[in-house]
Amino acid sequence: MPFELPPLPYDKAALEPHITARTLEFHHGKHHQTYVTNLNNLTKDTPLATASLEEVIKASAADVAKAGLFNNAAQVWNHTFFWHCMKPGGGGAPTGDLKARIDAAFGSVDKFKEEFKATAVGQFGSGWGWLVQENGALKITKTGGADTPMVHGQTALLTVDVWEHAYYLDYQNRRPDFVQAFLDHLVNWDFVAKNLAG
Ligand code: MN3
Repeated sequence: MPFELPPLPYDKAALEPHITARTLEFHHGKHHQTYVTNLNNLTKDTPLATASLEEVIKASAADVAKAGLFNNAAQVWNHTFFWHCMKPGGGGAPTGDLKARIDAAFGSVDKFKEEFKATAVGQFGSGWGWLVQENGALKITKTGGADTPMVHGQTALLTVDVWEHAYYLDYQNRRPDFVQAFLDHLVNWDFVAKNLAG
């Protein structure tokens, strides 16, 4: 069974005006699709053709000879995760246990947002900003290219894609404005809480 492009969890115009339908048309329909197509081509007729996406990522992570496979598999996973990190009418603040954990780790939700934004904006070139859990502690991190928390002993809780293809049509070079809009209007805190609960 080949890997498939999962549908967006909302209509492609649902995140406007913060992320336009045109951006999602390209980002989901072209970029994410291309990673899926490449992954299928790279695993075809190999033992990994029937592996899970997570198995492919973990099997290829430490092997430089499999960098292309890792990059495409991890990008498939990262993008699917990213779509679920957003919802129409999202943003604002988390509640309950998640809010308590964020307050304890970062001082307040506002401080969390400042640090998350600075980290995501500070990723040099293409990559991802993350909130992760590692050894029971919440941490803000960034990764370059396709790199992904699961191969670093971390559980991903929230991500923002800061490859230029994620924001260039809507924000041109203004990555800080894109990340701010993501935090203020798009974050799906229920999904983050679900990831924290495991
Ligand atoms: Mn992307």
